[in-house]
Amino acid sequence: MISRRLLLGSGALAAVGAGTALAQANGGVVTAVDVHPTDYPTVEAVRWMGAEIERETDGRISFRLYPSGQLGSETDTVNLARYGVIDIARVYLGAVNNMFPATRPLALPYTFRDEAHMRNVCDGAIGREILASFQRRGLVGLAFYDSGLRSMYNVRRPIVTPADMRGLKVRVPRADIFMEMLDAMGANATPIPFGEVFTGLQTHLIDAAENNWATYQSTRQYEVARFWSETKHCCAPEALLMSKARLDAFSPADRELILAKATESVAVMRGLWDTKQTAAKQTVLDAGIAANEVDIDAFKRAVEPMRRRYLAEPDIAAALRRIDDHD
Ligand code: BDP
Repeated sequence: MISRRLLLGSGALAAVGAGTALAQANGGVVTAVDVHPTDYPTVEAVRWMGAEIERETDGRISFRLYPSGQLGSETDTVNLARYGVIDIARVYLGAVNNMFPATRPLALPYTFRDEAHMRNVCDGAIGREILASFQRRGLVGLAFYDSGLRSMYNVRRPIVTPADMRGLKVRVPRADIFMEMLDAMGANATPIPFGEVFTGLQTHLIDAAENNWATYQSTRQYEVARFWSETKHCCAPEALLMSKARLDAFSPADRELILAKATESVAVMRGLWDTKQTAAKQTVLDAGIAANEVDIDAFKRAVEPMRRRYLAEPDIAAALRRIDDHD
């Protein structure tokens, strides 16, 4: 087993990378990390992928999963994958926005009309081009997974317009777009790691956070932040990334198998996601949280200046036009 300390110690890091790369030339163990717990749809989908590959290779290649953020923050794990210390990192898009600018249009607020639109775009040429852009820095974009729609939740009051956000300390993932988005909505954007959000809400270090139904439920943050307000401000997909060096160490046939099973795992993930999202929503509503609709147009107006700043970049403007035109 790889321990986090071993991975993050600089000398050890190179040693683990070199050792495992050699072991893997003809097979071996593929390590995959995620911040979510073992029964979350992203983790289940990667487990499915591993089981399929293990079966097809008669056990020559198997997967070892490190869920629940055991190997560090998502930014850490992206870098661990780039250097071939781990093989697969499943991360949210914000974690790669700065390093891979082509991903930014997908993470901007209100880029997608709904979840179906996001799925269509990710399945089409735009999705394939963005996945290909990961190759420039040592990664292979295996697939996009669902992450639903992110909305706001807080410990104080229902939020209906951006005016209700004033003075709220809202936890955001450590990513420029998320910080700028929440500031534009009038909140005090406070970046803290995913694993610290529950305690942050409980101790009033923060008043609010934003995420999808599944995460709101699985992290039990709904037990402390009882007001859910449907801003639906972000529909960015999750990214499933693999170390390019590690993928290249496999034979062409094994590489093809890994890529094909990753693509097939998208449909598996979506089935799991739809079930999880519906069940999570029901669980939190049954637990008595107060959910309300918001003035979405007012939120769109609030983030428009921030979106415009990004639209000033010709590549982003072109990508957003293509996404808008997509069915
Ligand atoms: C969840 C993503 C996870 C992120 C988390 C966050 O699945 O990858 O780490 O949001 O807000 O929806 O940090």
